[in-house]
Amino acid sequence: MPVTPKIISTLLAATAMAAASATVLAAPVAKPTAAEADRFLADTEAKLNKLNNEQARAAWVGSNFITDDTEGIAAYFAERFLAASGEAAIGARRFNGMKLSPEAARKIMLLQQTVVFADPKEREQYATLQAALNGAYGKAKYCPQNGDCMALGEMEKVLATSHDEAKLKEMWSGWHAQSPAYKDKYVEYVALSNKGAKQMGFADTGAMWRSQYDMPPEAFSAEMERLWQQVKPLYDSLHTYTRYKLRATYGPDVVPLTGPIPSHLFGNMWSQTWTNLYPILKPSTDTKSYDLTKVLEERKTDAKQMTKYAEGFYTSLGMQKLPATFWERSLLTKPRDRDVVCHASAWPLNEKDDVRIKMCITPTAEDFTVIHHELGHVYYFLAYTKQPFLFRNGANDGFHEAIGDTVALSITPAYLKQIGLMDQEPDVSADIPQLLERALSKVTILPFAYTVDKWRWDVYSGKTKPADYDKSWWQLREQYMGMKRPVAGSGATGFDAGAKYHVAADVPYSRYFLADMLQFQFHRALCREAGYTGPLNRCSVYGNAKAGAKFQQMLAMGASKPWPEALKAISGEDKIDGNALLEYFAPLKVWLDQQNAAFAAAEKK
Ligand code: X8Z
Ligand code: ZN
Repeated sequence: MPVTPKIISTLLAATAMAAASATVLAAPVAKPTAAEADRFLADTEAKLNKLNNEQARAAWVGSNFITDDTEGIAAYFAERFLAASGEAAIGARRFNGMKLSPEAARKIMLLQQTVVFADPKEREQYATLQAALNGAYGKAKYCPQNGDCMALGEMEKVLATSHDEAKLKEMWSGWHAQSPAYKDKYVEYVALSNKGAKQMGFADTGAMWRSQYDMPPEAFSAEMERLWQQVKPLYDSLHTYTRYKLRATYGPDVVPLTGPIPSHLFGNMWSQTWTNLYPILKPSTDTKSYDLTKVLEERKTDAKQMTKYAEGFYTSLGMQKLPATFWERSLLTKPRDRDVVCHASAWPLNEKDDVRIKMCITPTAEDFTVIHHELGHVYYFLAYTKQPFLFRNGANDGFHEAIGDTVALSITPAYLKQIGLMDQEPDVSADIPQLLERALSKVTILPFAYTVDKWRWDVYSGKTKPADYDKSWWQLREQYMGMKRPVAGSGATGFDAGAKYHVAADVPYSRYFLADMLQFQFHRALCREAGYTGPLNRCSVYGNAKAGAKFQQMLAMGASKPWPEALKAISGEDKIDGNALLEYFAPLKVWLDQQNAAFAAAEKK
């Protein structure tokens, strides 16, 4: 990367920013007009669009080929975008409180939801740290004393399939020993990010994140707590049931009768989804032994075919086929010869149809769901391409995460049979097993998602100091998830939160909590639209053009309206609500409580 252009652009940006700040100070003199606001927005959107495309392309390469050079290139283009978005944020301030069209007012508001750095050096350092943290996570490996180094994916596989407690502990500890190496960088990054958020009038970065939901940040925190309280009884029942079963599997020395469960036993590195525990947790009546992973493996379903299955669902709803460039440019399998960030992600590379995913697909039931999730992002991108730059986004970030999951809720036995992945549809007696299996991802992620951001809100506000990162992390894990660290605490240098991709890569996580609620609201609405009246877990909208059109109508809105309007467009509701999820799992809740009562009675004897 030639050095000269970078210096010039940084200087230019700094000058522009100083000019913009000066305008703010002098603002009372000349009151701008609505026409000026429109012109400002048109110029700004054109500029940001171009820089965003460049930044996305550099970030794509940075995540696909992790080297010092690509990291530097990604940071360079991220910094250029930040300089321009910062300048735009400051420039937008002068239109605050003016009478503008609803669209212009919304754009002015959206432009100001960003970090802004007065000092270009700090901006550069911020972008550099962000790229470095992303790379550090992607490159991390556990190297046992005697044996080959293991990448995260290999360790996840052991956690998913082994019931050897010592092995599980080794995998858990091996991965969690990696993140302290980048803790110092994270601490520095948090401080810089806060500085940037304060510059725009937010109390800290956490408050800025909570301001992105068309309501004040305090109202958002209250909403999250309200929603959590709604679903907590269901989680508690599932947790109690799981503890009994894990205790029977691993023995009373490993799993206590009451209180928190060691977190390496859940079949998942972060114990956020427990789907891999299904063989341990399944009801004794479940004799079906249908295993989608087995079917996919036996058929040697490759990554492209997995993606084709998912595409097939979307096209059955009337949506377009994926563009040829999607297939040419996406990364669908883990390369053997280089480091990539394997955590699945979807990317819009321009405002037309250069959409891609990056995912290390394996033929498993889990990845079958994840690929539907990723294409949900992709079809959202494609649906809102006609929106102006600032509205090319989800109604809120929870919507973006909910689209593919909504589609995946339609992966029912009837659907699997229809596409030839299941021979015979099970009868209604299989409802409880299926609901249990689904609850192992949809119910379990709720307290995880809530507390990942609760932890970060406290980190960003300064309530949790770096020396207390692990203390606070495990307090939350215990309080909300009923889990404890499997091995003695790592103390003041520990960084267990950093073992999660979204913390290292600084991706907000409340979105998955919201998405978990929203997808059941969307699913219920689409099933109604399709004229379906039976139990929600048996509904699949596969092939239903009417439901598809309703979905597409909401997707096409992008972020052009406050999210309650988008929710209304699809469901008639204007509040995020846990009731659809509770309705879906209602029969399971009854069953779990019966099981738990029986276990408790047996213990007493
Ligand atoms: O990160 C993801 C997606 C990409 S947006 C694969 N998810 C969260 C996670 O893996 O932690 C999907 C569910 C939760
Ligand atoms: Zn996602």
